[in-house]
Amino acid sequence: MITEAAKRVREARAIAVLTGAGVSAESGVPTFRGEGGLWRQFRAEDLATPGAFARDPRLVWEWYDWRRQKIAACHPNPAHHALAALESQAAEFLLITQNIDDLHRKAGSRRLVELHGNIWRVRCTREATVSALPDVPLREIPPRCGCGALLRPDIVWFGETLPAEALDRAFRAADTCDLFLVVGTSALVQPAASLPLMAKRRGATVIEVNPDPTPISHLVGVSLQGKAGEILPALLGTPPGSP
Ligand code: BV8
Repeated sequence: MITEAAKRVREARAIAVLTGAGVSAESGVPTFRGEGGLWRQFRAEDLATPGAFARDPRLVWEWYDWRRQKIAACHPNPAHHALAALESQAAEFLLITQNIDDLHRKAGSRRLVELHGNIWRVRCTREATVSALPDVPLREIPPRCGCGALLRPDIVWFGETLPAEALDRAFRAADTCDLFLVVGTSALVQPAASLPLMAKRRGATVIEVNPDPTPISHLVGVSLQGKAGEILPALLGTPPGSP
C-alpha cells in the first residue's frame, strides 16, 4: 500500500498537508487526547478558552509557560524533516498545522500555515498587536503590553475564530490540491478536521498517517497505520532520521 501511495505523492502537482500533535509526539511534545495527552490531565475549559483567561489569566499563563519549557527541549523529528523536504519537491505546496510548537519551521518548512497560532508569540488583548515572546524570563505573570493591557499567548482557544488569512489559505489549498496528506491528528477539532474531507470531495487523493484509526480513516483513500517518524520518510523517500 505504501508503494502505491508513494507513487501518488511523486506524481502529485499540488500537495496540501494537515498535521496535528501526533507529528511532534516523537519529538517529545505531549499530544492532547491520547494516552498521556494534555486533555487527560487538564480541562480545556479551565486553560484554553477565552473564559478561562478572563477568570484566571495567571493560571493560563503558568500552564503555557510550563508547556513552553517542555517544547523548548524538543527538536524536529524525521517526520518534520521529511515534510520540509517534500515542500521543495512539489510545484504547489502548503503545510497546514494545528501545532503551536514551531517545530515545522525549525525543520525548514516555509510554505506553512499555523491554524492555531504559535506558543512563542504573544498578543495584546487591547490592540491585538502580535510580537515575539521576550527572550528573557517574564518579570510579571501575566505580562502586560506597553499600553498597559494584558498580553495573552497568540493561540486560538476553543470558541475563538481562526485567523482569517490562515484559514483562507488552508481552504484554498484543500480546494485545489490533487494530494492531501493528513498526519498525526485525531481529526476531531473543527474547522481543521473538515479540510481533508473537503479535498476528498474535490477529487484529491487523501492519505492518512496515524498509528490509530480516526473518525475520517474510513473516508480517506489510503490509511497508513504507524508512526509519522517512520512512515513519512518511507513514503516521501527521505532517509530515516535525516535532518
Ligand atoms: C471555531 C489550543 C468558530 C492550542 C486548541 C461542532 C460541535 C461542537 C463544537 C464545535 C463544532 N465545530 C466547532 C466547534 C468548536 C471547536 C471544536 O472543534 N470542538 C471539538 C472538540 C468538537 N472548535 C473551535 O472552537 C475552533 N474555533 O470553530 O470557531 C466557532 C466558534 C464558536 C462556536 C462554534 C464555532 C477553535 C479550535 C482551536 C482550539 N485550540 N488548542 C494549544 O493550547 O495547544 S485545540 C487542540 O486540538 C490543539 O490545537 C490541537 O492541535 C488540536 C487538534 O488536536 P490534534 O492535533 O489532532 O491532537 P490529538 O491529541 O487530538 O491527536 C493526536 C493524534 O496523533 C492521535 O490521532 C494519535 O493517534 C496520533 N499520533 C500519536 N502519536 C503519533 C500519532 N500520529 C503519527 N505519529 C505518531 N508518532
